[in-house]
Amino acid sequence: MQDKQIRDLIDAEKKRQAEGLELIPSENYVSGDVLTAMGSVFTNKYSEGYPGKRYYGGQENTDILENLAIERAKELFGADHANVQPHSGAPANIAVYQAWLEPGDTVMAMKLDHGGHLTHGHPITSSAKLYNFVRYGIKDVETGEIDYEQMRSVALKEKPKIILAGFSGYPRSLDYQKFKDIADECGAVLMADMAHIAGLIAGKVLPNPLDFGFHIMTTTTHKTLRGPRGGMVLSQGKVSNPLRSLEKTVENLPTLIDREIFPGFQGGPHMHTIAAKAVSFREALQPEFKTYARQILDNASRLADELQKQGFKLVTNGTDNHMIMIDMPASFKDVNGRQAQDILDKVGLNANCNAIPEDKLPPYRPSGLRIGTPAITTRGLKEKDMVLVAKWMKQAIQDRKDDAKLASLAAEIKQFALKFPLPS
Ligand code: DSN
Repeated sequence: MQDKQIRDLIDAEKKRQAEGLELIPSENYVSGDVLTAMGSVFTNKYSEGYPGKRYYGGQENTDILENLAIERAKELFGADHANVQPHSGAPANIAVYQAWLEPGDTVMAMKLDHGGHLTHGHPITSSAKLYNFVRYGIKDVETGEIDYEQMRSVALKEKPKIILAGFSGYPRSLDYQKFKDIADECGAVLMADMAHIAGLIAGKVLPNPLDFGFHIMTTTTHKTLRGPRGGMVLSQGKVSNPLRSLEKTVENLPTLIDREIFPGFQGGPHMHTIAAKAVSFREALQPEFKTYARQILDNASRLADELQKQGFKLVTNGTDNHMIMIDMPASFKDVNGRQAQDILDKVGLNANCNAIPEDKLPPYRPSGLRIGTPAITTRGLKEKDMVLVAKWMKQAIQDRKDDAKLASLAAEIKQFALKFPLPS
């Protein structure tokens, strides 16, 4: 590579990733094949439209490519329809809202500090300015159980047009059947944002919302699914090709979504990313991916146990998925989530701060520290290694004011991490 400044930065980032342990639950390490596809000549091509219906010429390879990605995605998740063009999770969610809603319509989603995502109607987002978001949340913070009675009564009163199941900060499972029953009762379309757990659904270690009658599933492709940074929308039903107006009916959802992603919301799809998505979907269809997904859960469950043994207070007291939320002030009274993130960075353990239910601290320095096991599981760490990770986390927080001790811990973690090379 001729550009030395950028080459040096790529090398430095590779070194940082290799010498540390990635605990951020939304990150992962892709395979060499995914990286190769991302860096391919497909980045040169404009392909507005869909396979067989493009605006520019020269699509003999891109059409095959996008169809392959679509077919693999459908097989992976048992969906009738897949749109693999969303540039990321936020455009995927926004496109669904725009496909189904009119300004002023109501959406029901998880409370943001209970685990809901920014794109589920945070007041600062454009979606929240267009649509009316109402909330469900956790009934008991010690178990994480959702208050389905409250959800039902708000849904019957507010009549949301979409009920959204999904989260970026919730370590427990949702009861999809209860979502389905409530949506049927109030006539809402059911949407799942499975960005965090798509790989666990693909690996068949967590249930698939589409099996419960959900109409739409959005996801990113780069978290547990271990593909390139990107998004996708899956839905049930077939694409129709009406000449004029397209009615907003459940049967028309795949067509409405396709039209909203392009030309409604995005321009040209990123074909190099679609190539990498296709590669990662094929990888996720292999039997080894099920073993990987199982190991993510086993590691998370063991890490949660070990952290509790080390005195960490976990939100909901454990995990059902790949994610663990630590209540930092309840674990170490003068350390918030942001401070914990900064301390762990110094020793090569990367985590992120996050709000916890009814957080008394502001979003930039919240109480929670969010960690997870998808990336370290890709590196090859197993349950026994979780004992060390929990011990190191405790040690780093305890020795936070002693730079010499932190440096020695960082060296120990680096030596350990280098035994587990990056896959690419
Ligand atoms: N930023 C992602 C996460 O970390 O959960 C969600 O968009």
